[in-house]
Amino acid sequence: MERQFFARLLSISIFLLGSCGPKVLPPQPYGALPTKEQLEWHAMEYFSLICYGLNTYTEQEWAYGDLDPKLFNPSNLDTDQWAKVASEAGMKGLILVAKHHDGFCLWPSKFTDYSIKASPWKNGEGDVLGDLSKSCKKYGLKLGVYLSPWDRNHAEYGRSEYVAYYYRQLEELMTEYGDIFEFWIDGANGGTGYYGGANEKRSIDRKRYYGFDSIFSIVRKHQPKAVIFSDVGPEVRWVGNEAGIAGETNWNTIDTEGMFPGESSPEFQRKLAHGKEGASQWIPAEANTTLLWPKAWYYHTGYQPRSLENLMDLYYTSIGRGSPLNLGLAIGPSGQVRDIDAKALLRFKEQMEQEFLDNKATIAKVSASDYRGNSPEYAPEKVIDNNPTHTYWATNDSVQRASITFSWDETIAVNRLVLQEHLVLGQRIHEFEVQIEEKGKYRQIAEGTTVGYKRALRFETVKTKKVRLVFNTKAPCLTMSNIGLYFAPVLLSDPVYKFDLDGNLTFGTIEEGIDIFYALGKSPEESEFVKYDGPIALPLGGTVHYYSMDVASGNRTETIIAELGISKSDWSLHSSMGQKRNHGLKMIDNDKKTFYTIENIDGSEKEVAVVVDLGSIFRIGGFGYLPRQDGQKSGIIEQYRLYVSKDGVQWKTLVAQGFFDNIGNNPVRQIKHFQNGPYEARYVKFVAKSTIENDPTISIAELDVFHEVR
Ligand code: FUL
Repeated sequence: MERQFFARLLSISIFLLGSCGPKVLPPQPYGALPTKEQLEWHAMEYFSLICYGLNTYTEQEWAYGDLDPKLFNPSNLDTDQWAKVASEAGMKGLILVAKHHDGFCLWPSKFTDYSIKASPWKNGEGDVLGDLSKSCKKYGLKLGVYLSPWDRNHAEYGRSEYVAYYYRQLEELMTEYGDIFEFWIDGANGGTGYYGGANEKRSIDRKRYYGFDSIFSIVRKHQPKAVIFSDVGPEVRWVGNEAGIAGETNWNTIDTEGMFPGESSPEFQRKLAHGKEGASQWIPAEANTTLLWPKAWYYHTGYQPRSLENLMDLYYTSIGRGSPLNLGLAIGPSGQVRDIDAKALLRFKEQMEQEFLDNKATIAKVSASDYRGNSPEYAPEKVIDNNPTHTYWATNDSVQRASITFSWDETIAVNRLVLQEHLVLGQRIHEFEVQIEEKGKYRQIAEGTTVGYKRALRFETVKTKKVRLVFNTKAPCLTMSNIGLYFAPVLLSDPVYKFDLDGNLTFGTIEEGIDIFYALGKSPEESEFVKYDGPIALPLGGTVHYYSMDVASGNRTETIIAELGISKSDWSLHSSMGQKRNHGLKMIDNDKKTFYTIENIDGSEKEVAVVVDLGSIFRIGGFGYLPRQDGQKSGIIEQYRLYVSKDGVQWKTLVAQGFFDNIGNNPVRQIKHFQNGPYEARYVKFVAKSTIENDPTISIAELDVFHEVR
């Protein structure tokens, strides 16, 4: 009795001491810090880059700047539909590409005629940006704009007159369309263009020409709340790739000294993907990529949206690594988001909700190895108080390694973890471990590096009564605003195929209870899909549509479309400027990872060509070029020509020529169907007119030839 009495007395006095004692001070801010606007931008998490313009009608990624504005005549342009789709999909903002590299303006700029004023749409009286600004308000979205510095139409591009023009346009955009949340500066500058009829290559000093400081001050003057995006900030940096993949380690801090927009090297891109611990500037990375698959910013006939599995992978490499996702939406030729894209976005949203539906952490008992001054204000419970940004758990100064433990009376199943740091005071954590208790001991089941605004991690389902998370920081102490532990249902995987050199198509291991269905041909009917039960012989290649289905529930994945080339079993290299033949086989081995590089050793040849002998005559309708996939850019072909021949001697037939637009930043397989043709041929000559780095090397990961048309 007496002992109980004293114990109670002790706890009451500790409580009183705690509440009357000096207030426990919050942690000191650590390193570079975000502004209020950057924090609001972090919290948006998901928005879209709207890609629409003349490119849409010619199905190009980079129009040359010479297209007729009359091509812009949508039957049903409806910005309300764009905004409705985006808001239903859970996006928080839309950034309109108001002017792309071709110079065509989607608003009636006073400073050029190369705009929708010259189009038949609304008799030249329309304003896409104006409409979108209203639609965004209507649907509760924020509005952003992209104004390409590179302008392939403008006659003065490369000279000071153009820069003055750019500033005037920027001023229009910043003053006439209400609040702008993000201004987007694209780093691309491909050089060649129409330039008022000059049709030439213009090089600029990427560091100085545009006068970035003047651009920033125009934005700041009129839109003080906007964040400015460019490869290197000042407020938001590029993530270094167009695949939406943030670094596994992703610091919001970076030193951009000596870096400038438009620089392009694997090292530059690597720095952007990871940032730098303890660096002096807070310039977080935005992960941008396209909904279309293969990745493309603008509309192309037959391109599908990413599948659900693909979109969820994207979630975990972007938002799940602390970088907001800016997902490019290609408006269709009618002037609307295609139904098929809208549906994909909705499914994505539903799946995100499914994965993070039921936070098991909120029903756990929580304890921590340390918390600041033992004050309730910094107690571990703050990570589950449903206030993911303001309240937080913090350790005492000099506690740089701390754990937090969640325990339940009943066994629970989990396979997802969500963490959020209290960024107001800086980003601190560089490493964490996820452990579960098993027979009185902790076993590590997952680990990670940085956290930042959000880290979402997937791991194999575990059943346990105790989860412990251990964090490490080099800062004086750590902070954590939010922790979630979830059980996400299994997502049906897309089938994965292999196509061998003999032309046999096989799908990867079929799981118990999952069937794969496929159909051949350009646009098969549902009834033409058959169940896959073994290798399919396709010596001429062709178009294959396929999906997986869970037999018990009837749930199925989206249909994926693959274009397969003619079987390469009889192919050989006819000649390739005298280079090593065996090495050359790497471009016809159906292996994406290997590639052929050809040095133009003596420099005497301006063009480098490879010639492939297909073994016999085929009716050829197109070809495919896969650039190297190892992240390096050397030898990636930009301007190409393709010739065919029946005998390998007479090369009269030029069947395709042009540019692989944006291939440096988006190195996906380039498929070109011949405008005329098909052509009967046994030999194919692929000529590189230029490479993106203008180096004397060309590289080819894979060359495909398609039978007839699609
Ligand atoms: C790239 C551009 O070249 C693409 O065309 C697209 O606009 C993308 C968002 O940025 O660098």
